[in-house]
Amino acid sequence: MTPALPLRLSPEVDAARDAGAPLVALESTILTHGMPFPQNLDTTRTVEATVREGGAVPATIAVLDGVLHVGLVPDLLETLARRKDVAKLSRADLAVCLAQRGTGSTTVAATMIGARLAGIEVFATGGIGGVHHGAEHSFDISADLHELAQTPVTVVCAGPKAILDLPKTLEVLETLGVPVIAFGQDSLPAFWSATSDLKAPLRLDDPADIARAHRLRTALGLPGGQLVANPIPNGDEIPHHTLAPLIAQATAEAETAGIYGKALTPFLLSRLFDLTEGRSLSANIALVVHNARLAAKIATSLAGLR
Ligand code: PSU
Ligand code: MN
Repeated sequence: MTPALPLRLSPEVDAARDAGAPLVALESTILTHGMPFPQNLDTTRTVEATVREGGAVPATIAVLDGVLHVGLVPDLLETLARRKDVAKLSRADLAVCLAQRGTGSTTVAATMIGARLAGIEVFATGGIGGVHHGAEHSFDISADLHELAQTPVTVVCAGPKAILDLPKTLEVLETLGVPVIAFGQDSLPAFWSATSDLKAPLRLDDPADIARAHRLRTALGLPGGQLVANPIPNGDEIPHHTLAPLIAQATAEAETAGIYGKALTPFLLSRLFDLTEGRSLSANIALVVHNARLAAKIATSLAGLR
């Protein structure tokens, strides 16, 4: 017999779902692998508060002792933020972790899966994974891209992380039929930088249009979600010309140290933290909060379309 899915919605998320109230999913890899303690915990709390201020209910997703949680009560959030031995779970890892009654944080791909199971249509994060530099040799392309092609969740980010090969990331997303929508500008946002020298494939200026497009994809019978790239606020950005040499340095260091696979993104983020003397982390925090605000607006529009 197939075991029942160990899925647990927090009371708040469950109530919001029953009431058709706006919900915003949040990931947990940023908490365990993306930021150091205690900034990781502070950021998640601020992000959750921002979603609430926007009139929506936050649903942080993670696997704890073999249960897929959608919505973490404060105690569980703090436990996860403090733990150092937590697995990073993507699409491939979820079922094995549950089967072994393990604990792990969810990446963008795995969080989309949890959001879909809970009926949540919008998800806010910092930056998605994508095609790494040198992917023509390493084949390192994040499962986040394939998830966007098949799971109907709108993901609000600040663009693919700038440590990635952005042109190749856009090409893969185009091949997979994923709409990449810049919010309020033509240029593709590049995570710590508001703009890049790439034009975004699509542009929308109104959260209500993003909500309608989400539903119309379903009406068209198309699987998959949408990627919304929300530029980091002006005062918080690090210009691309400042970052480019530091990203090149961190990437070269990873290669020399033989770091690859799941460890690569966390290594690059933590090296950039050192190389920018902490500025990359402040920018990362600011952009996640900004994305939570936009995601709450989209969730509110979606709730109005029901
Ligand atoms: N956004 C951030 N910091 C992060 C991530 C996103 O601001 O650490 C995480 C997400 O969970 C994303 C993952 O899915 O990095 C990508 O990892 P990889 O490149 O190994 O697929
Ligand atoms: Mn990878």
